[in-house]
Amino acid sequence: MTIDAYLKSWRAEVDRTLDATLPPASAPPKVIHEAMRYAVLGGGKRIRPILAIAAAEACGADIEALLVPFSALELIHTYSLVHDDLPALDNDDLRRGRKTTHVVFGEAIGILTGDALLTEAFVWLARWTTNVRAIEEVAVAIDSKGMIGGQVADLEGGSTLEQLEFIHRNKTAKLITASVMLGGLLADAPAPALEALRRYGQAIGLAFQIVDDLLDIGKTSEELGKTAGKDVAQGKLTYPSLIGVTAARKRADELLQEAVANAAKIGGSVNYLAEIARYICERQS
Ligand code: GRG
Repeated sequence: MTIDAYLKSWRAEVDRTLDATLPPASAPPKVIHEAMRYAVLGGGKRIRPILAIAAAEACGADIEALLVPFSALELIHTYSLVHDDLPALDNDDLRRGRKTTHVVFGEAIGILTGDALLTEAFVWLARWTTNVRAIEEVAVAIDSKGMIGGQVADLEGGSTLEQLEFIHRNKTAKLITASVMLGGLLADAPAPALEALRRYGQAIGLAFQIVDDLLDIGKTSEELGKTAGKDVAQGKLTYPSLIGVTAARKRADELLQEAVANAAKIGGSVNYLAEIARYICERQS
């Protein structure tokens, strides 16, 4: 199967799982469930659940029973987007080609939608797995020393490559790494495979953000489905602004090679991890 077909078919499975497992829009109070469904079901690449699927598959697991806990990663990711778009943070009105959640439902419901998605994610994880260690892996990735810490460091700004790497490793790479690890842990992978998965996740996590920085300057809002050119407009510290476009691309390519080498260590009769890493580094949106 080509990587495009692989991503498309798992994206459809994740979408189906999200739709079937999220509370129905009719559940009272209706507005919060409508908003949760609006935020989650409005597109998105679903790359975090697909990374968990690919990792678990490479480690020999049967994916069907794991689709709900893997889809919980998308709830966490969507919560971060909904909150990041709020007026107090990025104040954005475009996401996934549509109006942001707070623009449609109001700021109070926007805040509560993020809270509800984060909580719902841990309900799914706790209800559909018995592996507390795996749940901890996800929680730690997004705590104040993880994704939230990265967001705070981003707000504080900075001027050095060290500060930039701190922001990206925490804000973006930790949830991506935890996604890969969740796949390995729920597949009961042995320690050497988990170590390779962690290195793979860290490499693609950072590469993902470098590519995101490059897309922000190279694409239009229409192509990205979110406001383009924001980094420059806000004077943000990014890879291209700090080291230039050519060096940023080179760094992403080095990280891709590191990811591919670690993907190969895992083996597996079906292993799409290297191709997903390539997709992340070559994506156009
Ligand atoms: C909890 C407020 C809060 C923030 C945490 C993750 C984050 C920090 C903020 C979200 C905005 C942002 C720029 C995140 C960096 C990671 C990133 C590039 C997200 C976009 O992810 P994609 O490309 O989006 O996977 P889709 O729409 O495809 O799901």
